[in-house]
Amino acid sequence: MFRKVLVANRGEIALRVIRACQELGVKTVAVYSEADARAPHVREADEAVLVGPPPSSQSYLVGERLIDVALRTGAQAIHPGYGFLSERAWFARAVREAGLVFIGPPAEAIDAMGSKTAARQLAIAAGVPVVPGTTESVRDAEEAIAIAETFGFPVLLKAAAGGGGKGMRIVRAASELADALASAKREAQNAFGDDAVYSEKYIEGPRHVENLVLADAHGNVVHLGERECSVQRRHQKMIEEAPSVAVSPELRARMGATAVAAARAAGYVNAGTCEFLLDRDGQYYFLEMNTRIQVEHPVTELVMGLDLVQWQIRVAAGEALPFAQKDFVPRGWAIECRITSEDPSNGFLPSTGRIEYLHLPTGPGVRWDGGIESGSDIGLHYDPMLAKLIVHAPTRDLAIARMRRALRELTIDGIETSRSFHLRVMDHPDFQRGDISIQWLEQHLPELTAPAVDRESIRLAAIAAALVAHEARRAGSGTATTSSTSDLPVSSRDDRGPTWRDVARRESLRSS
Ligand code: MV4
Repeated sequence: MFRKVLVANRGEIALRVIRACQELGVKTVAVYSEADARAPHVREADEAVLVGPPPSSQSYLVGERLIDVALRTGAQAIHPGYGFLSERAWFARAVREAGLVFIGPPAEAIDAMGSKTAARQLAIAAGVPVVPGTTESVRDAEEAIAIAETFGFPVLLKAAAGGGGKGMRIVRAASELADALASAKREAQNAFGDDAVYSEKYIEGPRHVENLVLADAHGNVVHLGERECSVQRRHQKMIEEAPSVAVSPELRARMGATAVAAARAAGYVNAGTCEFLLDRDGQYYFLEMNTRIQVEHPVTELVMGLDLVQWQIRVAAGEALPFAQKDFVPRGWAIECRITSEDPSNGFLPSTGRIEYLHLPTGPGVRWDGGIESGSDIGLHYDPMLAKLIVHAPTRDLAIARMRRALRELTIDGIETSRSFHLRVMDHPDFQRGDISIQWLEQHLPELTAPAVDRESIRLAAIAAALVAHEARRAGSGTATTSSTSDLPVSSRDDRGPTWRDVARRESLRSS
């Protein structure tokens, strides 16, 4: 096992990796930018080294500097977390060439999966089902139309260097293709420095289901079942769960075997995830492979009962996986809500400021993977995800009830967060039935993001109601006509019901 590991990340995932190392008896080196001098990951690591100013392009993304810090501090391996340098093949290669271990897949596997057209070719060769479409980029609109007509409209144009939705265009008719291709190419060039675009049949209303694989350097590859990740907005996942209501044990085994075949074809080692679209007929299609530990790994950990980050480190240190595939049967249900510094009632606008007060939920089946504390300053330099709230319970219904309870216990004062949005989703009948697809969230945004109740509005509404009652008595009408006080919410933690700010405004107008 390694004696010391450098953690090339910040926030909750840096803390997550540090915790895994501590339990394995491995020393840790944190790196931090000037904005993160007082961040929890800096304090919790055994050592911490300043690597640059706040912009990540001058700190967390300067690979050579991170490698230099690892060499100077005597670290033997680097864990990249997610984001930042985690899927840059050049970084994985540079780490290896410096005589260090990259805690992730080989650079060649990152490369093989990095080009989406190359990944499709590899998948097809391995017998993995992919969406009908091209395995090369399209030359021009004429060729793209000819191809589209072989599998029919609508088609989806995608950036070959992409992933995560950038450079994608839905095209519903041949007449729209030339313009869509030009704009997809422009966006791909700007985002990835590569304007190659390929074409697939567009699958309407599918679920986004992904299967995690774990591979060691001795040829053992297992899959750890699926996660349902359909609740997303603008390609940012908000809520994930494991298992998926749409996946039977039989389908789980088939999708898992498919993910294992894709991983083997790529020469994969370490933890990775195959993304699939699952359509309403139960057909699934490989989309791409994420060659990193993902944000949502805890839901798999909870239903499968293992520490994935520890296994990433063990496998990177050369240990063989001691598991058999039959060891992995999901137990109970896990749900994760991403707590972000975004204001749901204001178009998910990023919110900044100091966390004045933080109260964390605890109790049975609750896990908090966070990177914040009371006093943390939230700025705009980094991703708005502050923490993940994860619950585990025997059934899906009980997991939803547990998540509601935990969200109500959570208090974050000082900034706006996604907490109220998550409560609305937990309360939504579609979510409770598991009747969701990748379009669900964006189709239900108004009801999921209407302004929440706050204490001051309740106070105003109560004063206004008292005034109206007083005026009514003075006018001698006998009975006041305002709604009964039992309709008033009793706590600002209850985010359901009417918008009391509006009630207060209306009542104060009526009484003036
Ligand atoms: C698709 C698709 C439907 N049909 N491909 C989105 C990001 C990248 N990982 C692949 N993605 C998709 N590829 C075909 N052929 C649907 C998605 C998709 C999506 C599309 C529009 C809006 C939200 C989405 C969320 C997840 C996946």
